[in-house]
Amino acid sequence: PSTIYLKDYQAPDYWIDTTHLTFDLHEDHTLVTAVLQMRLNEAVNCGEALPALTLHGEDLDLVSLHRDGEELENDRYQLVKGSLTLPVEQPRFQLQIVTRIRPQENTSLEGLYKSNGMFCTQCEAEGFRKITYYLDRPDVMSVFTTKVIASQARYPVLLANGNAIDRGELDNDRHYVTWEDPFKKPSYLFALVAGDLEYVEDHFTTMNGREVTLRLFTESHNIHKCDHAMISLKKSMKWDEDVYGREYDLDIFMIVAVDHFNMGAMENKGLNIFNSSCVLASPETATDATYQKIEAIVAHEYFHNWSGNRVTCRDWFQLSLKEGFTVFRDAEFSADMNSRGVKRIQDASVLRTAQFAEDAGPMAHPIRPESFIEISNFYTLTVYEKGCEVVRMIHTLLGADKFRKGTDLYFDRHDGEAATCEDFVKAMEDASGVDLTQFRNWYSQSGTPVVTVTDRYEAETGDYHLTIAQSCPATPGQEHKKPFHIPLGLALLDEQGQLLPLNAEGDKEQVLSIKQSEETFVFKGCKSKPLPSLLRNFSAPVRVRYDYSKDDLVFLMKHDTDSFNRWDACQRLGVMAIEQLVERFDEQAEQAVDSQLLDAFGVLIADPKLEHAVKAEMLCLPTEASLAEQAEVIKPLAIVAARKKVKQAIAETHSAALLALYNQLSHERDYCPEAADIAERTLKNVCLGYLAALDDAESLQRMAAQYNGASNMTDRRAALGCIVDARHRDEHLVEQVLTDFYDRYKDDANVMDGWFAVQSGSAELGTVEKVQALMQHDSFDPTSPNKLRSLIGGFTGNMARFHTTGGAGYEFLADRVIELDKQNPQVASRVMMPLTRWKKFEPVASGLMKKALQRIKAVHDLSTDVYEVVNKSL
Ligand code: BAL
Ligand code: ZN
Repeated sequence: PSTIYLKDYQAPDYWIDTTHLTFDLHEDHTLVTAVLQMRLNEAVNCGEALPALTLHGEDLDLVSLHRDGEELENDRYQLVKGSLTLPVEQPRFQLQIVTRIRPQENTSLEGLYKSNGMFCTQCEAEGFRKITYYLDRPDVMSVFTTKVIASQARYPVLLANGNAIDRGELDNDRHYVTWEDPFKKPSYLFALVAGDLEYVEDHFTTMNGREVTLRLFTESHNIHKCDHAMISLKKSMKWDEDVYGREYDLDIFMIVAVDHFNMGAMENKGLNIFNSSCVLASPETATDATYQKIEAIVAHEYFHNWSGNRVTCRDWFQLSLKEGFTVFRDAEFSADMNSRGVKRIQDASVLRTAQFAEDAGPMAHPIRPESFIEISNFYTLTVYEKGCEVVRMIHTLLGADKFRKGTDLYFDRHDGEAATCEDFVKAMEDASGVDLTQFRNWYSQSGTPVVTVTDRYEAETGDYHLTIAQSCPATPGQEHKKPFHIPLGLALLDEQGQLLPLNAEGDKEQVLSIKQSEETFVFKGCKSKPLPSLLRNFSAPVRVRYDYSKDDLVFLMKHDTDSFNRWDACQRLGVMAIEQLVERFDEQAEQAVDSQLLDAFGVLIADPKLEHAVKAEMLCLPTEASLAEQAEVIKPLAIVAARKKVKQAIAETHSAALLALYNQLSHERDYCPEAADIAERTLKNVCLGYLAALDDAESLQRMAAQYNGASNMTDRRAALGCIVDARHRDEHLVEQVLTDFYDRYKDDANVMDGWFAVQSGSAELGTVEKVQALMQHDSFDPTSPNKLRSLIGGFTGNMARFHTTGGAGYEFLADRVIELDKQNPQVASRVMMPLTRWKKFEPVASGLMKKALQRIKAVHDLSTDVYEVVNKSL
């Protein structure tokens, strides 16, 4: 496999002005006829001879090829793996290409494939080349017309992008619908669906008074689970008008739910296709987290209509142009719809745990990568979530008004174009007058910057000196880094916990613009040494090192006005307490749990003023994954044991208060997925989690009662998880609730994903043998990415089991990767990611992980997906 470089980008030799597609769908094959109006790209080619045309194509049978009506026999073109090359005689010409494909046999879920009897597509990034020969690159934008022909009985619903312009009946019980999308788009935004589907319909009137029909399609048995997605869609459409001035542009907007899907969802123009787990919800089957995920993803895909579709990416190195920006848009939408503070905590937590790990691992890359072998491997937390943080920093540096001017200019300038990250930054600069020259380093440099803060207080003058130094560790291919431009949110707290004025204007919060490797700021008029509140609202994706004492952290937990920093102080205290036990773990010494942490949690539990949602977040100890990310060398067993011990100590010390809080929050009411209700349920279930760490039969009864009495999936799932991993375990009860859960939900594939995950992710149950047994279960579908992610992903995230089996877990994973690579390379390369972190683990685990990777590497004919990951990891 070859490496593709950003520096080698060249505009295409030809454009495709219009694309007419006809799909003749049959049970064993599909015939695709593509009629393409081609035009020489004169900007690139001004020479005499017209360059040959090379089209992308994979797994296609070429049936016929015509150029301007003349059939080209096979001696007139070259067909090699992955491409078709033909001579060109005119600067403008028409191609007619007929290919035969076999969607029924397509297990990669890229291109056209079948899921539960329906046809659907996934073309991003390079799936369209599995449908027909084409210039399958995002800078080639074309106006598409799509005619879909299929059996009327089997596939009554035929959908594609745009507006339906024609439909009719044909012989042999076949029918057709023709769709026209008036907006130019790249092939990755093409979509087609054919199936026996029902829909719910609603309407939206745009800011300029246009009526848009909204339809959500699903199999009939799920039709009652569409309300939340529809509400979310209407909220998103309104929000994008209010906040960005962006209006929807077609007569119809459609969402289709599909069970077999590699991603969460896809923003195809006018026809979003969703993993059913990201769109279907009812109180009985979806948790609060799922409700919030649906709201966010529906918004994300809708927002792509402007940030991604109207303005798309020039090449795949620019992926963060649309993804980072759109994640920022959906994050702000979710913050406006729910608790802003909690949304920030949750996003920062994911970033610090998983993206920081990616940035510190062998696959580290800048948000705009410089090279790749397989683009599917670059749909990463770095491109998405760090990309979002980079856009957020621009928002912070410019302020909301100038940022909006910047987005207006960006959309105006590039509407209908394929743009670059540079175009985005330039628009921001031009609209605001703010110099972002140094800021561009965020686009080109990988790795997580470390900001080290030291301070000095001069009692005589009242001056407080804050020195801020930055550095960034080496990452693959990037030994030395230039300083980043970092917006650093800051406040100073006095001894009473009040915020001090930071300047002559009396501002109590400030964003420092850090540009040097080291710089010092002086704050005047401090009566005593202040305590800094740093990186407020997680103002940049960096690690902050400041020598906080435990007293400082307890103080910030109580007094800081920034939700993120209050939470962060709590996390830091938790990390200190757990790491202290991890360090002494080998000595088998009976260590006491830090009393300051226990006291601080007591105050937290009892705090009557703290928002439920923030309290719930603060009460959650750092996760095992986040402890691993922060460790110099990961000792899985020690982390699991130490964290468990701290949790138990908190539960025992504060059992009465936790129970009181649990009882206070346990009351019957109709399910509502609004922020206040979600916060109450979350906090209640955090309390239940602590009560499950008590060694008494009473708490077990409480969990069983919650499980049996639950009127919604949030409470039932929480209780199920607690029962499975309770300290006072009852095997019989575990068996009983797992069976009960199965009986209730066995017909619901999305809920069953949770049933698999709860078992493979359980510290108690999730052994290799158990996971192997579950793979044979009737309800396990080995072709479903959701099932694979639930079961295998649940297991690899199970630190207590995956890493503690003398290598059996790693070998199991290697087997699955090798097997899956033949079936679905994207999923195979995703599930193997935990092995790529092998260098950070203690020697025995590390060696065994490496061995498993070597076994994968030795396999012949690996997909480019797995090949790239395994080779970069070793
Ligand atoms: N474009 C792939 C799915 C998403 O990010 O929306
Ligand atoms: Zn996206």
